[in-house]
Amino acid sequence: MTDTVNRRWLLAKHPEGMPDASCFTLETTPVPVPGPGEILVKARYLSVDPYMRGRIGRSKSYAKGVEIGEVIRGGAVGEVVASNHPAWAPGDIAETMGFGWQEFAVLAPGGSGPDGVRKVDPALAPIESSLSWLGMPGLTAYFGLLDVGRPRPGDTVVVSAASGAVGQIVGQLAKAAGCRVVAIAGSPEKLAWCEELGFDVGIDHRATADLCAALREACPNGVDVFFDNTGGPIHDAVMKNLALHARVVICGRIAVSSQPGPDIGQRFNGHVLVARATVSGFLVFDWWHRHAEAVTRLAALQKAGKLRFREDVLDGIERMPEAFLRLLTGANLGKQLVRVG
Ligand code: NAP
Ligand code: FER
Repeated sequence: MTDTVNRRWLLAKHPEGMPDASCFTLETTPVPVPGPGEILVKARYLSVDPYMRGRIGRSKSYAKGVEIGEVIRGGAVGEVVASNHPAWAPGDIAETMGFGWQEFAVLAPGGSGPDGVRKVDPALAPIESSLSWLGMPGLTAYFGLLDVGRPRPGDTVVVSAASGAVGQIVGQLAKAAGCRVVAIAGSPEKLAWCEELGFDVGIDHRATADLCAALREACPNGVDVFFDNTGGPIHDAVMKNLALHARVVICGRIAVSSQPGPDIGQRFNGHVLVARATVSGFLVFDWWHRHAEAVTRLAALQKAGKLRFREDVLDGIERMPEAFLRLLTGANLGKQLVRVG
């Protein structure tokens, strides 16, 4: 192995509102050495995900936050360069959500949760898929839509951030389930991609003055399934258009996660009552025990030509903060990744 240094991003300060470059520091350290039973992995792709906004902020969440001076947590896929573990050999490909924003990590194989280390089959799909449609965002779409949203043929499904890592898979799974898909996304280019994927109607939330009226027109019989990736004003507008017995999947709050102060929206209890709707919070980690099932089903759909995806790749670990900010400003088209190897 020729590499001797590891570059890694540390949290410099907790952001208040929208993060900026001053929240992150790039540090150079020696490449770590694996102990007994451990492997050393060199990252090829780092994952960039909206949940990191919650982890680097000060507010409490279901998971421990990143402290100042700590390596920012995050997923990656990479190549084993040294192994002290009998089941792993140099050249194997490893993926885990417990890698961190860095070039090298020492990992302890074993563990079945998100931070466990999974062996990736490079013959199944390009290895970066394990961070995208065949990984955490794909599982989010699969379980969130199919098990929580429970779409039925003929249903109208509304999905926000529809061209993104999760949204593009949600829309295609809904089409495969025989639904009509209404996509909400933030630019004409994003909506063109949604159209290419076969979604039936597109609404540009950045160019639509009256979202509620646009949704009423797009969903004349109401919204049967709302896959809410953003929260905020999009959430308020969709909730006013629920059909009888609608299912609402609360998946993300990216529209408000960098907003200073409390998230003050409109009350939706009246709409939920009239529609006798079900509103469910969703966390992909609760479904992790079914990881293999989702990967098998998603890979089969992709092989059959029923699942397409876009990834948005920047080059170089120095670009991690920039890549992260792209998510929060809607600059990404598809799953945001950073190629490092
Ligand atoms: P993504 O959709 O690929 O990227 C984020 C997108 O959010 C942006 O491209 C932008 O798309 C949209 N956005 C950003 N700011 C916005 C704003 N102010 N108003 C409306 N839209 C805004 O990201 P992803 O990885 O697929 O995640 C999508 C959502 O799912 C996120 O909220 C994430 O936190 C959530 N998620 C939840 C779980 C879970 O277990 N609950 C797991 C994975 C992801 P537009 O330009 O189209 O608006
Ligand atoms: C995400 C957004 C939110 C996510 C997890 C959460 C795994 C959970 C937030 C919380 O518990 O506060 O994208 O992805």
